[in-house]
Amino acid sequence: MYDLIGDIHGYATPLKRLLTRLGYAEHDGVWRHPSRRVIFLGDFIDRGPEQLETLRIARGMIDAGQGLAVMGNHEYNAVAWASEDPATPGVPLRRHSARNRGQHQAFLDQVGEGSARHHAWIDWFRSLPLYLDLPGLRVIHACWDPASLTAIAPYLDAERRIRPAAWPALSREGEPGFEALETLIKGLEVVLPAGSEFSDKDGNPRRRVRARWWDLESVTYRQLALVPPEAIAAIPHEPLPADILPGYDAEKPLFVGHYWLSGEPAPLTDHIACLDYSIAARGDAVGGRKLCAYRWDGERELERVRFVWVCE
Ligand SMILES: [Mn+2]
Repeated sequence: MYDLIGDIHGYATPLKRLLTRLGYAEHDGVWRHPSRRVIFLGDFIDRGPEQLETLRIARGMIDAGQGLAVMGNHEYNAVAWASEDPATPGVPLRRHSARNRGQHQAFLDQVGEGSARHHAWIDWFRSLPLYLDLPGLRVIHACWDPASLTAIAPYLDAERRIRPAAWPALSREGEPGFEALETLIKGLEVVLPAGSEFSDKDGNPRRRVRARWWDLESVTYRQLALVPPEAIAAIPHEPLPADILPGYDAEKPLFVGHYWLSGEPAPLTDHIACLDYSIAARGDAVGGRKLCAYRWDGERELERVRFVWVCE
């Protein structure tokens, strides 16, 4: 059975404490449990102080058959940052803007930008599947959207990894596949009705909001929106159009990361759990910054008592 582990963002010391609490121990450099395996939900890197140690632990477990993982948006961004667009040599697939660099600088500093070690980790990030659909459970970094999974299929290999030749197309806004990838690993966004906008944390006007896509009880834009508290009043209480959310078939439990939750860990719904509890948040998250796991034993309905976490 599996222990699922949320976004780590370079916090290797809490990761070791969490693995220890779950009954894993390090032998010959690999963390193992006598009878269990881990599944990492992506976002190993960026922000935190021990990103290479985090990667060493995760990759060591995966290479030794002790774990699985999916790609997070931070690994995706890291690949695009470090890859050239074959159509325009010398131009990276992800813009080296000040904002993009700021999000990625701690990783670049720790790995050594352009080093052989950097290239080796980029190759490993490319090898991560976008999602897992296992016999009893599903795993994706942000959003299980069947339409996006169908749209992305031609870009993936049999193991659900992005095919090497597909990276340029999947990095270009407007290309088929780009929107699907954004939804799967960065989350579903909804366009606000005409005349509505809010200011993001940099003060830029925005008309697209990140959505609580799992919440089938949301009936207005404001209920659905995942925006900072100071922006919520700008989101209208107008009813959502029908069919704007993907829903979830609940055929198997689903695990995601990505959403910087706070408070006491608990399932989002009977069949969906988010395990990102903001270990790398700046300032204080409500109830403390946590690295969170879920101890799954094959149950179809998720249970609060199976969450396990450590505080930073
Ligand atoms: Mn993420």
